Amino acid sequence: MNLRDALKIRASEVTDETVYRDRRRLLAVFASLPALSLAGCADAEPPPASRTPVTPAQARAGFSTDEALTRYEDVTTYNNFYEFGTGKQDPSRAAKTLRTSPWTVEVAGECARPGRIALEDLLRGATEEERTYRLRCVEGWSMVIPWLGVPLADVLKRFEPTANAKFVAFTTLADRDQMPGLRVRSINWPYREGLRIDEAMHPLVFLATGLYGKPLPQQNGAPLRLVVPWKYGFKSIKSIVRIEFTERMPPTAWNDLQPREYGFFSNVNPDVDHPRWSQKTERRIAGDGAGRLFPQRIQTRMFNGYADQVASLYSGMDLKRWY
Ligand SMILES: Nc1nc2c(c(=O)[nH]1)N[C@H]1C(S)=C(S)[C@@H](COP(=O)(O)O)O[C@H]1N2
Ligand SMILES: [Mo]
Repeated sequence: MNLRDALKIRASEVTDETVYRDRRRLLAVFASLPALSLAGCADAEPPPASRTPVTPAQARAGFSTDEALTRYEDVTTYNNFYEFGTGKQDPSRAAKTLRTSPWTVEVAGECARPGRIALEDLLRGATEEERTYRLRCVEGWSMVIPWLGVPLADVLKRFEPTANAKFVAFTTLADRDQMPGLRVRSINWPYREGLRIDEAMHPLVFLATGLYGKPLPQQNGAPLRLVVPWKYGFKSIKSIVRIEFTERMPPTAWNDLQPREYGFFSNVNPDVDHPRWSQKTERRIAGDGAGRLFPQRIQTRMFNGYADQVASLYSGMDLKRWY
């Protein structure tokens, strides 16, 4: 039985994170069963010898957190998904028109097995897990979200990236009929993001297909979105239709628009201000259930609190320069 079958609970039963919390015990049991296949993560592209690869135990320490979860209602109604409008409430109102099934992903570029693949086939063989991660938006707010999904590395390795695959580029669907926001030239559509290959293969990087034990709502990037917890939220690209292995650093949507404000790396860093605001603190959106948002200002942490896991990826890099 896979995790999803184990979790076949009617949506009506899962009303808030309190009910959900009880089910986490069940999830924990299932999550502990299969091998997390962390050790093999670096196989496809070993990091340079100067970098100390993260150990499976170190990586696992980043897979969950005791911090208060952001309420389901807030995770699903306070969103950035410009394809559906630039307002925080726009995606939850407008994204119902996004057809998430059938869904096909094109895999291209520097790999032995390129092609178009149905989402079910893309995920076949990968073990579904739960990861509770902090999400820190470059705008200065953050959430704690329990995602359901698979490690990106497990999916990428099946396409056998070649030695020329130095980066991975991701593209979001751009369909004017389904995405009213595309009529606004806020960014150069389609939305694109990218990672260096060793970042992409890092065990923390996740392809989410659900949250709170339920299928991903459209506004959160259904049916498949990236989650890179140590980088600003805009790197976590939604509703992915294309994955390309590239030799050159790929162009990315926010960087194209404002290179001075949004770097390719965009690792969370409280010591490097955004040109228009400080990044030292963030509004943590973690409600107690009595009202909508209960924003608390907290200190932002280096690499969003994942420095133990990821700092070694950037040894030798000037993190101020590479914002
Ligand atoms: N395709 C696409 N992906 C996107 C965005 C977007 O506008 N379009 N917004 C990004 C930003 S700025 C953030 S903070 C996160 C927000 O994810 P959430 O709405 O699930 O919290 O999605 C990111 N992924
Ligand atoms: Mo963001």
